Order: sequence, then C-alpha cells, then structure tokens
Amino acid sequence: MAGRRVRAYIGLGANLGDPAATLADGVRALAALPGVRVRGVSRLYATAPVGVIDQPEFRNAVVALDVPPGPDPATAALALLVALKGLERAFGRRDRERWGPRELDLDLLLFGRARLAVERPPAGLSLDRGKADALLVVPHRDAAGRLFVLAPLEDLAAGLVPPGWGHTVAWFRRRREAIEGASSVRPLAIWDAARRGWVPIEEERPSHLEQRGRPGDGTGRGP
Ligand code: A4P
Ligand code: MG
Repeated sequence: MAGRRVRAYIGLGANLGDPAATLADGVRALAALPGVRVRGVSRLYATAPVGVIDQPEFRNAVVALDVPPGPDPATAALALLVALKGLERAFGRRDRERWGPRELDLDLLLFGRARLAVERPPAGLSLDRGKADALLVVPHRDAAGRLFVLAPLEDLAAGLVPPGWGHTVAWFRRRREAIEGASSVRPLAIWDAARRGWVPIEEERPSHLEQRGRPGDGTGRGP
C-alpha cells in the first residue's frame, strides 16, 4: 500500500574516538539512507561497559525510523541490516572481539511487529564475518536485558510492548535499573532536530542560584 511505513528502532553505541560526535554523525547518516525518515532521537547517554568491562565508557542512543515495508518484513529488515553494516564500515569499524571497543555499533532493535530469526548464509556468502549464530534476530535478542538500550528506547517508546516481550519498554527499563543500578546510565544531551546535533543537558540550578544569591542569605543580591 502506498505510503505505508514500518517503524524500526536502531541502537547506536560507540566508545572509541569522539563517541558523541560519532553518534551525531550516525544519526545524520541514518537520516540520509534512501527511503528512511527519522521519527525520533533519544537522549545521549553515558553508559558503563557491559560484557567486556575493562574498556572505555560508552555513549549510547536510540533512533526511531520509518522505513519502506518491502515485499515482506524479513526482506525489508535484512535490507536495513545491510545498510547498517555498510554504515558501520564507513565509520571505520573493524572486526574486533565480541563486546569489545567499537567506533560505531548499529543494532536493529525492533522492526515493527516483526519477530524474525534469519539464519546466516553458508560461509563465503556472509554479509559479515559471523560472530553471532544468526544473521538477524528481531527483536534484538539482548535488548530487553540491557539498560544501555532500554533507557534510550524508553525516551521514544515507553509504553510500547515489543513483540514477544509481554511488558512495556518502561517495565523492562525499571527492572534492569533495579539490577544494574541507576548510575550505570547517565543522560548527557538531547537531540536538537533543527541543528541536527546534541545539546548538553543543563546542570541542576543550585550552583546558579548560589552565584546570584538567595533572598535573606546576607548577600543583599537576592531577587
Ligand atoms: N545480528 C543478528 N541480529 C541482529 C540485530 N537485530 N541487529 C548479527 C544487528 N545485528 C544482528 O553483530 C554480530 C552479528 O549479529 C552481525 O553480523 C549480525 O548479522 P555485530 O554488531 O557485528 O558484532 P558485535 O557488536 O561485536 O556483537 P553483538 O553481539 O552485536 O554485540 P552487541 O550486542 O552489539 O554488544 N556496553 C555499553 N555500555 N554500551 C554498548 O553499546 N555494546 C556492546 C556490544 C557490549 N557492551 C556495551 C555496548
Ligand atoms: Mg552489534
């Protein structure tokens, strides 16, 4: 049907070079993919490394995209995965250890209501040097168990119940936060759609009030 689109969510992660700048470039690169429209960008988070923990802090975000539905969900999702892999390579990502440092990691978290498990083609035909068992699993198999995915995803889709999860994104985020601790993810910036870049989140106000003086604090500079 003309005009029909699928809502896909992409997880972005980086911890080498200038990760915030890389993620901003990543959002702009996603927006430039043919047939793709960016529908939302989460806050930018600083996140403690998961898996291999002896590596630099990550920056993570999630982007909501509307993409063409293709002839069927598997074909359309694979086309998007191929595009994501192409972008990872364009950003200089090399094959490294699993869960290790990376310039830019792009994971396909959700693809509409689709539940997909696409096997990897035989050796020699692979899109990528295979580290995972399957070429594509959607929803992403680790998304529900990772606060660095759930926190930014909640910014965009708190009430969404992804296929097979049985609870909302917000429910899973709360559950993971109780396990990992709230301090393992820290929002740093919001996406400015007009400027197409991150804007740092303002610090809390008390220091600002301190400088200007408060009523009755003896400085005589209070409002
Ligand atoms: N693959 C299957 N399903 C998918 C999917 N839904 N999206 C296959 C993307 N890829 C999918 O992925 C390996 C293979 O998975 C691909 O060839 C694809 O066909 P990869 O991204 O090339 O390799 P990887 O990233 O090294 O492995 P993996 O398992 O994807 O690692 P993750 O899950 O990306 O974890 N800590 C913090 N705080 N923040 C992070 O972003 N990231 C990782 C990497 C570890 N710790 C982290 C972070
Ligand atoms: Mg990955």
